[in-house]
Amino acid sequence: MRVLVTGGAGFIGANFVRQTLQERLEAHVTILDALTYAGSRASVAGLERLTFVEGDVADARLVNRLVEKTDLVVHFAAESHNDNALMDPSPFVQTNVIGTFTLLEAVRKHGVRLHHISTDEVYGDLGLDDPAKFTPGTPYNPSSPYSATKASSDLLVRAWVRSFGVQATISNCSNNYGPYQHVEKFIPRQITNLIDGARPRVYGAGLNVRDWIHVEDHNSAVWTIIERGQIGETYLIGADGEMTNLEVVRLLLAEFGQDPDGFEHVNDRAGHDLRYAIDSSRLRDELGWSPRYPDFADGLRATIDWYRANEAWWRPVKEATETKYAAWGH
Ligand code: NAD
Ligand code: TDX
Repeated sequence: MRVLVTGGAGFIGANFVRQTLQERLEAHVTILDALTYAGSRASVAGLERLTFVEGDVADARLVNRLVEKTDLVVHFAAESHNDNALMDPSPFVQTNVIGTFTLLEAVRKHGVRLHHISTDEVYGDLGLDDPAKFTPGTPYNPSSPYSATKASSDLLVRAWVRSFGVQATISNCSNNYGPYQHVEKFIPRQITNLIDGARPRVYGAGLNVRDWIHVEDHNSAVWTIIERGQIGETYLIGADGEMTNLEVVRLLLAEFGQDPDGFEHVNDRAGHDLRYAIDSSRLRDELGWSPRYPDFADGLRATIDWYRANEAWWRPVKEATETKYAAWGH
């Protein structure tokens, strides 16, 4: 089986490539990745049955050539960080919208199966005390430049399925954590701050809620959908991991043996979504998926161990990331 993974040098894509090559001996993986600031060859170094192509998912000629030679495309490539989108939305429109359009045209031409990776942020946010969770029927209501471009990409996929019979599925997942996540993101930023003896940085009051899932669980769900999902359908992926940002920071401080109030409040994010929560019952009931890391605290401990053991991977980008945040008052 020939699998083309776009964005395979990024956080979730690299974990997907590693898991796929380890668990599926019949698979040969080709990564297409532009190696932006978010991509790293080191995340997939030393793997066999892997071809690495450095290039842009919006490059129609290159994408056509790669898609023609593949059995399955899994599309992770995206600009993924909300704070960056607030500073400069342009690459988000280019990669997330035009890139997905380019890929859709190629899979349409060559009749290749596509799985499109998306986010729960397309549904907007929920009230802090709202008992509701996102379901596949929740109306799209994105609130940020990032989530608006992801929502656009999902709608393109749905239209290509309906209008052109493209063989595609979509998944919308909640917040991921785990190895190889860029230190600009919430959890690795705080872990690496604590390793460096710096205090965690909490946006605003820290009461915003995210629904955390370990990256391995996201990726096992993606394979479940590829193998057992219905073409044209959308599946929500989540592991019932709702926590306020303050709760996460206090768990981390406890793991590092520090005072529970040993963090800083910094400037809030513009338009900061309050709460995300996923109802993943369709994935569990219809496709029989369940997470391997149902306990967030266990997954977090394993992630702290990984960042402690892999300083060489994150150290080169830590200082520049903190300089960027300092300029934004974060
Ligand atoms: P990431 O930023 O860590 O990685 C993105 C990768 O895409 C990088 O390797 C980058 O070099 C590559 N890329 C960017 N622009 C490209 C282009 N034009 N052409 C080719 N490659 C390009 O992102 P991530 O956190 O791994 O997210 C992967 C996917 O999962 C995204 O589609 C994101 O929207 C989605 N998602 C992420 C989360 C999360 O919590 N991180 C949750 C749900 C969904
Ligand atoms: O230093 C920080 N302090 C802080 O309080 C950072 C970096 C973030 N935060 C807050 C903002 C959010 O409420 O933590 C929460 C998580 O922030 P991010 O890691 O930036 O993630 P989020 O904006 O929730 O989006 C993530 O999940 C959905 C991914 O980056 C997206 O790609 C995915 O679609």
